[in-house]
Amino acid sequence: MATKKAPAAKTEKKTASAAAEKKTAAAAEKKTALAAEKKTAPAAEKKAAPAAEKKAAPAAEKAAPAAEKKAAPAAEKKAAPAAEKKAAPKKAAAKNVTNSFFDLTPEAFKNKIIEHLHSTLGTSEQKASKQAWWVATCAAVNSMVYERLTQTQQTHFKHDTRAVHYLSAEFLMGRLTSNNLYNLHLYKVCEEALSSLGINLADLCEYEPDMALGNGGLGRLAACFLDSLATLNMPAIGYGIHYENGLFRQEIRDGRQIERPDSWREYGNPWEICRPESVQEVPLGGHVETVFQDDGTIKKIWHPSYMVKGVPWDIPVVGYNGETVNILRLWESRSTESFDWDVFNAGGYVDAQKEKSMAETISKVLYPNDSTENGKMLRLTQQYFFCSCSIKDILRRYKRAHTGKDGVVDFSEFADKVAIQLNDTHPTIAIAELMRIFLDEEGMEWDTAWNICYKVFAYTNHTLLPEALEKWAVYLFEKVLPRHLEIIYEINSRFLNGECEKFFPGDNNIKAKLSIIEEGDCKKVRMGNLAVIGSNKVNGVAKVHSDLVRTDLFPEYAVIWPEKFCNVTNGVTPRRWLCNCNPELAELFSSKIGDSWPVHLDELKELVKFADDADFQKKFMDIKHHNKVKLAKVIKAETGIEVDPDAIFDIQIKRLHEYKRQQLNLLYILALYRRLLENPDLDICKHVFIFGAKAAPGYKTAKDIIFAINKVGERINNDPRINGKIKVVFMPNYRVSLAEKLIPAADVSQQISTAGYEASGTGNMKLAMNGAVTLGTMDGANIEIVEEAGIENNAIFGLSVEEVKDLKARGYNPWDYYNSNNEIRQALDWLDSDYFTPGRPGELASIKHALLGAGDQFLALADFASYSDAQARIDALYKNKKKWAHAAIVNSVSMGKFNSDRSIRDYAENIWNLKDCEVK
Ligand code: NBG
Repeated sequence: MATKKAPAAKTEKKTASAAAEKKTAAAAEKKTALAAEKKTAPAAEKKAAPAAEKKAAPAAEKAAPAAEKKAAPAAEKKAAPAAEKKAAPKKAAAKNVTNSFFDLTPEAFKNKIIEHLHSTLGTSEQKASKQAWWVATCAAVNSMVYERLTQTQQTHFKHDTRAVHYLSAEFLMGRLTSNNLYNLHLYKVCEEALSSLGINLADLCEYEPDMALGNGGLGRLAACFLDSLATLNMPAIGYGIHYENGLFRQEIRDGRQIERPDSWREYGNPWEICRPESVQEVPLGGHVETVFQDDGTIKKIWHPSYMVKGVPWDIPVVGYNGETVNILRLWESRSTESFDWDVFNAGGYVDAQKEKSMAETISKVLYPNDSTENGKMLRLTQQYFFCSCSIKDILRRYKRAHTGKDGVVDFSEFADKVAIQLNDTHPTIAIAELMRIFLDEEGMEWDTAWNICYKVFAYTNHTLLPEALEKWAVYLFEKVLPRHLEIIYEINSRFLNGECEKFFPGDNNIKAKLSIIEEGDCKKVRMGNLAVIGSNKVNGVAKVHSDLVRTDLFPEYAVIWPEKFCNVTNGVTPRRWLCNCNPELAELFSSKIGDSWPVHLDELKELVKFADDADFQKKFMDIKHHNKVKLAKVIKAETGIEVDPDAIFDIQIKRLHEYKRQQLNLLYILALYRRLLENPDLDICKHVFIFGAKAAPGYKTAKDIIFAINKVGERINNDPRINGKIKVVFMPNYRVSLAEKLIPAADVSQQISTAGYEASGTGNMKLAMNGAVTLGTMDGANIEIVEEAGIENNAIFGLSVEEVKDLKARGYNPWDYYNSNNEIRQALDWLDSDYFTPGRPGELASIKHALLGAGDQFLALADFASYSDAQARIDALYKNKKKWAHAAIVNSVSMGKFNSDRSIRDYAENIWNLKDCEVK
């Protein structure tokens, strides 16, 4: 692709390889026993309502992409039993939070659904399958959603609002039907409408495949953030990849994980809209020509070897109340030519498809690995593909509003209108892409371009695991993105000779460490370093993690740019993770304090006064019990295992990773099982250990842990000697929609990572919000959770961040624990035998090996005794129903801080400088 003039971009500087330097982080943590006396957590912050700056709306909008033209909202306004009007007295009414934009009667809703069944699906009430009913229901919802979407886009365009563009390789959206209905306050209306047709809405929702376009935490966080951005009326767009296959579907066969493709949109997906009018073209490969111009300057011309097409699919993101509907725009890769006509005519039927299938491979699969790189070249191409499409889309939108009559674009306001958030290092290449376009296509000088560029970007770090900080071999990079490599060299050289030299004059070790290019046999591009250098803010996702980002991961950068580093503690949307998945609990809360709390989660704190109220305790625990009964049915249906809803439901749900320490949980189960065999009368509460976890397909130890959990479970669940006192359940195919069933039923939330390794965690927040007691280490957001809910209402154990570092520095030897602790020794030796795999000894030996021979990198043995004590405290507390209810309630009502609305306000104020915008 030819480019226009470009200023000098020539010298590349490289430095010698790095010496690593470690410092230790502060992070104060204490552990105390779970005493059961009540204290309440420090009051949470009060915030203002998602106000909305009023702006006058000028006319003349240049038709923001309109979606399907709508009829005016439902004509009939019969005494609308609109949106769940729960016993929501004075306060809620005053805050006016349940105003729906669509005051629809069930009758009107029903007619809409039937109309779509006929006209959109071409079927009838008599013939329609459940699937068809579901699609018709979505279409009915969409007719309203699109109306708000168009209104939102026109309003943003009119006001030329500053917007945030959230670039993320992953969005783990889950299902949208009930969430959208809930946010529009139409759930009950729809439920009634369908029930008059003999259809159950909850059943229908089960037909929706999860939109699983993410691996875990980072992707789900992005989804929660989109919900909050729309709810707070913030102009925002999510940008990502329209993967044809999301995260694999997990099957368990003979205890082992089997991966199966996830074709979430095999027959289309009613929530997405294709936007052919906004297609982008992306150049790839080839070489760069250097042209010496007459005026002495140099011009760079990139001659790519091929182009692919980026086709955008928009998914509407419905904010609570439905005032703002933003979009998530996902790019699908396609070939620029559908196939080679000439080759086809010459009889090369398969060859003719080659280019097409190569281009389509880019958005084919989500890499099922959240911590290591693989499929390197394709992955880099994926990243570049979606970043390039997104940057061009952002520029297109900007130009629409900032091009003069003479056709000249005024870029002076670009950084005032555009904020781009890089969700981890995956979209970092966007920095080089924006620079390339500014330099080569818009003809800007380097300094002008850079001054705009770094003001636009901000980067969120989600993990300290070194293998997750992406690095690309220079030779690979050069093959795919030769021009970007040049630009990165130039950014690097200016940084090393500029800021770096200023702060660390002549220090080549530091230069080697901070360089974007890692020297060595195989030179590499360090995306983390590029992200830090090219962003105006860098944040971690919980206090302790942000401290570690500053002190351990990027200490020298923090010397150069102390103000660049900040923290935004994660949050989750209470609309999905409380209201929608636990409606009975939501109802109970609303009956006491009105219904404005879903957007002001701090208000729940008022309920602390009921934590010891017998009536409230009973209602709260009855709801928990009911949720457990429902989950027990799901468990039976999915695994065949019978569990007693009166038992402790002890849940560990998250990706399978050694640092998250599912193996520590397993070790304790083995020890407890042995205790019961030795003393069948042991006085413990019935205990159900429930796991849900996918392992990266190439991560052998993780898969072995899944196998071990299943094999140990089989033996324990079928051992009559222990009288059903413990059960072990591994729920296959853990995903958002399954989490929605597990979380409301949890008594105990296992958050047991090695301190310093879990950046934040978000499952911990969801579980606590639903009344689970945290059994956890002082890691990630657990620290802040117990700050809010009281350490005495949770079971905290294990080494602190500092202690982990100290122990590692002194030289950790797992054999010491094996030799001195009988339970550890017996449990590990058991794994060597054929006790759990009759006739096949040694099948579980790899777990023992990881914990001993391989050095137990994540200190599971060091924390075992303390973990076992914490479990004993859980057991004792559960025996005291009142104290347990107290702890569960205090946890649930103290999670105001972990509302993703708070996180988004933090980003908006401290990073994006973003204001809300009322959409009428
Ligand atoms: C994860 C961390 C979690 C954190 C989420 C969201 C990745 C790479 N990291 O601790 O492991 O809660 O990000 O910030 O998904």
